Amino acid sequence: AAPVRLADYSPWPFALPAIHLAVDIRPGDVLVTSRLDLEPRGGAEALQLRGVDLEICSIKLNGDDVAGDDYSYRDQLLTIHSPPSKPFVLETCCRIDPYNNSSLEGLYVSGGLLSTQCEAEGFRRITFHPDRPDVLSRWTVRIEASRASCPVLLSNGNAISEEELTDGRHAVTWKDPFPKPSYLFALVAGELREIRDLYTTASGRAVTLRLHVEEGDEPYSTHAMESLKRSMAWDEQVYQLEYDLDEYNIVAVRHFNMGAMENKSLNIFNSKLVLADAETATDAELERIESVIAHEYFHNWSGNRITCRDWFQLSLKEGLTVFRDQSFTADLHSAAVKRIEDVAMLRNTQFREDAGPTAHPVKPAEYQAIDNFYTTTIYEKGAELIRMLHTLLGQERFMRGMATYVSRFDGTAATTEDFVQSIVDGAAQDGQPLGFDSERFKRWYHQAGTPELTVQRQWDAVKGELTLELRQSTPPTPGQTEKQPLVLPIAVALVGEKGRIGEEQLLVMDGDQASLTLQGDPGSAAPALSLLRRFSAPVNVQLEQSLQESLQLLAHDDDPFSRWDAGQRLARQVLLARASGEPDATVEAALIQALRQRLNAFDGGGGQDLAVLLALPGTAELEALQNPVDPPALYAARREWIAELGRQLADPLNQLLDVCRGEWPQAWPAGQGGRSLTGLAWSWLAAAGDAEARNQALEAVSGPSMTLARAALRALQPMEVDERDLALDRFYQRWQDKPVILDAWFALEASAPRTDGLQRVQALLEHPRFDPLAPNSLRAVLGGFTANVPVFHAIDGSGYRFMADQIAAVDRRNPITASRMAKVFSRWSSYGVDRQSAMRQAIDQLAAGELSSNTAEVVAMLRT
Ligand code: HT7
Ligand code: ZN
Repeated sequence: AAPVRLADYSPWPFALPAIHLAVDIRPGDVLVTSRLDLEPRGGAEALQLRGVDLEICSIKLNGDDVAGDDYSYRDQLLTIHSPPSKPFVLETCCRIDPYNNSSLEGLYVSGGLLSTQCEAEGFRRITFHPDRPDVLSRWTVRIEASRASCPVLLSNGNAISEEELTDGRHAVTWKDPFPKPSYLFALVAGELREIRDLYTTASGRAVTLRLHVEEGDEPYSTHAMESLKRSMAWDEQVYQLEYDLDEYNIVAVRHFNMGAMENKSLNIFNSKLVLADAETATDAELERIESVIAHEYFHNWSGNRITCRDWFQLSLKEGLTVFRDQSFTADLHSAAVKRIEDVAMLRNTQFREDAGPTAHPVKPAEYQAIDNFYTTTIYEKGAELIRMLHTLLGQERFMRGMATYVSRFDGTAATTEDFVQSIVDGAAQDGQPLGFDSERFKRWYHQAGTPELTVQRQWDAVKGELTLELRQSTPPTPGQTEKQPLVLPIAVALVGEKGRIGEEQLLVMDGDQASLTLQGDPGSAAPALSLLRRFSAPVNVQLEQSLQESLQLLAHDDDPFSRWDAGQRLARQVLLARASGEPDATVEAALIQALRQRLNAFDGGGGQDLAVLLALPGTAELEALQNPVDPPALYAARREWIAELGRQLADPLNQLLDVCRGEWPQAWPAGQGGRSLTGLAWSWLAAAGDAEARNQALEAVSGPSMTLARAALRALQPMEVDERDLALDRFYQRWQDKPVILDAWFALEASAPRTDGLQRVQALLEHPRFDPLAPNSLRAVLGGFTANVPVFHAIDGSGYRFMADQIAAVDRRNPITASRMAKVFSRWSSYGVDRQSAMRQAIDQLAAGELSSNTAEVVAMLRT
């Protein structure tokens, strides 16, 4: 099919101010009657509506049947050839079959529950509609079903009437007063238990909060509910944005393609992002649940009240909302830890995407299947662009910009240009110069690839001045060979042996080159350069830094990000040298010494800072620095280094365990530092052969903390020891009836590096508790398998072939999940010759089969 192009955008030639839907749920199918109030805008044009897998029962125009000659339905398009030139009503009635819909788009069944997923283009699977985000309407929805099978009937807005019908049936009608596009429509029908709470907004309005879960899951909903209330309060305090309806519903479903969906007043969540307490979820999962609840709630303003003009603007809502949820977590917990975790994730996922065949701008110019563009570039790089605006303008001016954006575009569908313009116009209301070229800034949205920032420097000891020469360039990406310079806010400072020297400076670079002089101490040795503090721009830095300089930053920099980054730089050096077969004894000894000092200095409390500092760099980050990439060598280097750390730091690690034990029982968010450090100590000590650490870990699997249980499993899982199998078995026995928790077991089993790894993964796919229709289970087993480095990357290509077969099988049921999985092959050209050709064969094998358009698009990108 021809791609959709940003350049081809034109408004829809009709307005659709009101929609009335009647959804009749029956045992074998669902009848959807839709009444569209349509108003032609401009010249007479045929009316075209989207529709996928709809069986037409009737089509009426202003109450009269439309004759067969007056319409056509082909290629997923219903065309009414000559619609009236005055406002008219089109009523369609269609039959759909949600009971056999495994795609998890449109209306489908999950564990007996009928539920919808309409973003991005799922509504066309429910009824005929333009199904584009710039068509906003007021919706009324009547749902009718059997009370026995569907006692709960939910849709967007407020419930305005309830009817008791004959034959045990009932109906509920919902009305949403705010105009919204079809992708925000939602409907849920089934048997659910409700947990109710109340929130009073800043202006004193009462909002009923309702969480809907399966029977038995009620005790696991408190964390989600509390997270929602914290999110509502934060958006009021920080952005002055209040919730606008009388009720807010969240439904947990087991079968869901992504994390959650922000449908207006009826969020639908993957159950793993709702159901949690300290016994059943890890600290990291609790924080993630809090942030996803917040993310979907924040969409009410950044996404719902102001939506996207078209799907090219996806980052308008996603980048902004990620920025908002990141700020929320930073405010509620540790800003430093949050920034470090976000940067680690950006470097390991987004930088990797930006350097491969699926690289695309934050605002792509074209797409085949929009579902393929729910990427880390749109989300996380998009959030970095907003963060740069915030850095360039400062909090006060940025917030004035946000207020301008909301007042200009509330109730409309906007573009990323509208957003940037609002931010700069709002900021400039103080009459001060902006400080950067906003037109140049907009280039960030259109240019793919991670810029390289090369820095050279000269130290003038007499004047005490450090002069920096900076250059930027962005490597070519598919379809984009020429790159332009971007606006880069670069935060820098000097660091001496006693800490920072002078003030931090913000250099705003917007050309190919720039220079900057920083004042240090005359007559002293060259100070260390703390560059890109807080990771002020999403770039790769090329700067030669000595071991001494990295150690100085690690010890004395007052920016936690730069301190962490210095430690990561040294760890990368160690791991890459080991992977190449030539360990660097000097860097290793220095790093171990620095870590020893940190461990010795730790006396409890705030351990999360230390835990992130000790964490090793991610695989993707290391792979980006190796040519050709040798995953098993990197994996082995990491395991050996962990064992070495465990051997050399055994005493301080054992002391650390003693200090941390007191924090184990503390309720999240308290105690998480202690629990993180415990897991790290078990992992390092166990790798070094410490039987006591293995025993402690094994015991924790049966203990009251899921964080410790999972940390224990992670520590034991890479090793061929009895405790590993015992631990995995105990975990399974304990949690076999809880699918959300059992997925962690599936993932650990699938990624355990065993000699018969491939057969074991095959067995997991046939395990009675494995649900092949649940993306969570698929991601656990197949995602776990691809993380099983020695088995997935077997030199004979067996792991790649197996994965290609699995992706093809998933694609027949669920194209969205399959096309996301296909990206596992995106680094094929970076491996050595044998793996390269084996992976390429697997991609070709996939391409040779019959694929959905989603997966075909990804596979085509991989092959270019
Ligand atoms: N806006 C939501 C995106 C989403 C989605 C997209 C495609 C297919 C299924 C999906 N489920 C949810 C989630 C969010 O970013 O908030
Ligand atoms: Zn979102």
